[in-house]
Amino acid sequence: NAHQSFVIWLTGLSGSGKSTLANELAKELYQRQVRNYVLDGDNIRHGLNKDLGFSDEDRKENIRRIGEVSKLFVDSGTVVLTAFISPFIEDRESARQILGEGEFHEIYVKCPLEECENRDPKGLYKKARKGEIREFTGIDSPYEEPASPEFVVDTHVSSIEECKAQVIAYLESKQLI
Ligand code: GGZ
Repeated sequence: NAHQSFVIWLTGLSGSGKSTLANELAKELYQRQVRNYVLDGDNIRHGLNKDLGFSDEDRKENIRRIGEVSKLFVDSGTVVLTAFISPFIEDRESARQILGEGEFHEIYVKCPLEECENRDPKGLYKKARKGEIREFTGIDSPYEEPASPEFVVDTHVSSIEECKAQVIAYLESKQLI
């Protein structure tokens, strides 16, 4: 089943729901016979990028490699869903350049910091507040909000199921799927 390939680049705070949304979208695309692959911390930071930490420079290199790997997947005819904080505008713009306009769809997974901190699924915000983790995004490392993302979902307002439907509707409106 021939279809265009492209990247859905999810960006947002830790705990905003990027990975959950990426995995829900992956299931939906699979059902629609759209070949796709999720890149997230589990398969990138634990493998290819296990030499990288969370300094500004390491995050930059993390995102650069993810952009390059995404391009390889897109060249192979696969839709890529990335789920990384990707906190810096400059690095997201570099990824956009690597992929090329039209193949890079930046989706801001918006959620207030207070809500992410309340969710705290891994207890990392708590550790960051206690100073046990340094350079934690939103606490003592910046998150630069997208100025003009292709699309925004708000996981504080909408359920993951609703956010998934909104992204699918966006992709259909662009005739990408
Ligand atoms: C932010 C951190 C940090 C620090 C560990 N800052 O909620 P999680 O656990 O599962 O997702 C976060 C993940 C962020 O990695 P990314 O590759 O997405 O970050 S970036 O795009 O900025 O390179 C969090 C965990 O790693 N984590 N330490 N200091 N998140």
